[in-house]
Amino acid sequence: MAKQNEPLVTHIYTADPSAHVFNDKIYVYPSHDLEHDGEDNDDGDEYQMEDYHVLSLDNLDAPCVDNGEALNMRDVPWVSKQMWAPDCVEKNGKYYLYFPARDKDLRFHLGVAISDSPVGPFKPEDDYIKGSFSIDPAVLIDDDGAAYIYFGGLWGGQLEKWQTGEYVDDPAPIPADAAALGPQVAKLTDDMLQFENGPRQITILDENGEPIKAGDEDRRYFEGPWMHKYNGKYYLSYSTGTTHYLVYAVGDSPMGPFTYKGRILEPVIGWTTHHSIVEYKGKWYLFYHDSSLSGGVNHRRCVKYRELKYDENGNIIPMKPYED
Ligand code: FUB
Repeated sequence: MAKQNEPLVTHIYTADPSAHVFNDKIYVYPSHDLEHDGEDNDDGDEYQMEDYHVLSLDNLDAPCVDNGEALNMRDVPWVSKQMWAPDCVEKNGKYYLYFPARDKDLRFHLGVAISDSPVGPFKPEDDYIKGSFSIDPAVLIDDDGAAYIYFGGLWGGQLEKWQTGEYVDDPAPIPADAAALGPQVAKLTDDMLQFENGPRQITILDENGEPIKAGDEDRRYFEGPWMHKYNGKYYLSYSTGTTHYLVYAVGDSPMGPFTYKGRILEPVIGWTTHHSIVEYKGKWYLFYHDSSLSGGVNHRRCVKYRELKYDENGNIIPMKPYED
């Protein structure tokens, strides 16, 4: 049985969980961390993932099942390495797996692969999504059927390099008192395979309606966006990277702007923190990862979950990862 705050699986290392409910079952789309002794650096070279495995749970009292390899980078013509955090959505009975990876020029882009089953195998498109860049795709299908893809990550995720809309290898640092970079959003085409418009940058505002500053590392966007709706509002949640918080901002439109609201989870064991939020049978759950399974090795992580609660005003009640 899958216990809260314990690794969902221990036979492989998993991270960056995107959780969804399809046909009353929970499906988790994680990164598959590999075992190696490579050194950490600010480019994230230690995250050398090559494939995806989909995890599933018939319910939260059931064991977590590893459904085997769903997609391998050898089958994706444009990819050279590093298949990072994926997401998956269902539309008209087909499942669309979105994933970031480096192309042959070592630039990150987003790819998409399709299956008739939520656990794959997924057949990739030959090329990456035109106009896509950086990492960490997360897709929301809104109540009117429109699909939005959110993405972007600083440092190794290369978001800084695309500020002009073109790739710049060595961009000037962003001053601490300038507006922080936000995640990107694009509306997807009806067939889910391309950007219909965008991408455009999302603005995250502080309590005074001013953009969060680049130097405000406790609150500014770093990577790992997730979008969910609660009581008609759009909740954009993300990792603050260097300060290791999961935080959120709320808005009235899927394209933003969003106003910063607070923390969701305090830092976990390991450098990265990455999550998703999903409703299942009337309760809400946070899926997240830490490096506890490997005794703290940053690139050998494990996916966990815990219940998430809101107060009467729709604020998420902040959590500490090692307290119930
Ligand atoms: O797993 C590789 C990268 O680490 C992800 O893309 C980031 O969100 C961070 O979790």
